[in-house]
Amino acid sequence: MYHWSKPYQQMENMKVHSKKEETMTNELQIYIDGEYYPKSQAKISVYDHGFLYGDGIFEGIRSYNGVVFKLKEHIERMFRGAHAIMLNIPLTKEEMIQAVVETIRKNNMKDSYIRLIVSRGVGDLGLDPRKCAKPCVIIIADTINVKAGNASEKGVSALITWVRRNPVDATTSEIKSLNYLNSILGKIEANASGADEAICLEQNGYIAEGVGENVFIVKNGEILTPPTSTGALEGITADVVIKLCEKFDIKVTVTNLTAYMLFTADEAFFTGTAMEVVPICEVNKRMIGTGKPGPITKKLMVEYKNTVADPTNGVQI
Ligand code: PXG
Repeated sequence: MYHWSKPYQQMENMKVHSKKEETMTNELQIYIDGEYYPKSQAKISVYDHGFLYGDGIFEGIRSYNGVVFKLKEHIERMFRGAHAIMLNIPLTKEEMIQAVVETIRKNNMKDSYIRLIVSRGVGDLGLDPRKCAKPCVIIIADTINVKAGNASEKGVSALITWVRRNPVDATTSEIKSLNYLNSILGKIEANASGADEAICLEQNGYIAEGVGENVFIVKNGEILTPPTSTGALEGITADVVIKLCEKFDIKVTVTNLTAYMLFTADEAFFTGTAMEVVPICEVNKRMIGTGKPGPITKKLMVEYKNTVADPTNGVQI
């Protein structure tokens, strides 16, 4: 029997439940194919290939104070993923942006976590996508879960897991597809060993990324991060951070990183929409740098907060 580790239970207990969920009459409204349904009635077919085969794509997006951060960039990435898996999204990019904004408006949210999903749609029990007449579009605007403890101040611990990133010539995680079992196996391993997060290596042993985050290291005042050829997702947060580094004349090199380079880095951090910029203070029980968030990481954390607060960096709700 598998036991969830204690930190997981603590994280579950810390979930911020939206007041809206407490009463049936005032539930979250979920967008499915152009219609809105209360959360308890927002359902899709068991014949949807997103459910049967993980055939589809998704985005995790945040809004801050009434502005959807980097919404256009998320939509662009979603359309690139759709192109790669030959999925025809039944909305234009502009219609998709409007649908996201309208869903958040309908739920009276200012700060939200948006999950946008396009699945292959309803087919038969065979995996042939030609049987799926129309992709299914789902938009959920919910609240974000508070990260366990004070991850930003103290940093997180990570485990380099035995679960290799899927090869780029297979179910590559360059595509933000509905196939996340690779990441989930990594996360289970981190949970089981009491680490906060997992880091995945690619097939040659180079660092790829976290299970839902990109990885950066700082060495001698310069920043290094793995290329997407490791299977790492083209992170929107990573891109923002790289641009911030350019602004502050911090050199960034995109290159293969070994576990040794991570263990011996001066600083390391994760980036991602949900966790933003979070220091990594321990990897496989090795302390990173001083074991406390370093100066460059701290500066980027502050600048990232300023960037998300700037309404010119997103779409107004
Ligand atoms: N790598 C992977 C594999 C991801 O899934 C990132 C990197 C960071 O990308 P962005 O664009 O967000 O900077 C992700 C992000 C969550 C969560 O709730 C996050 C992601 C997926 C699922 C859940 O933390 N993706």
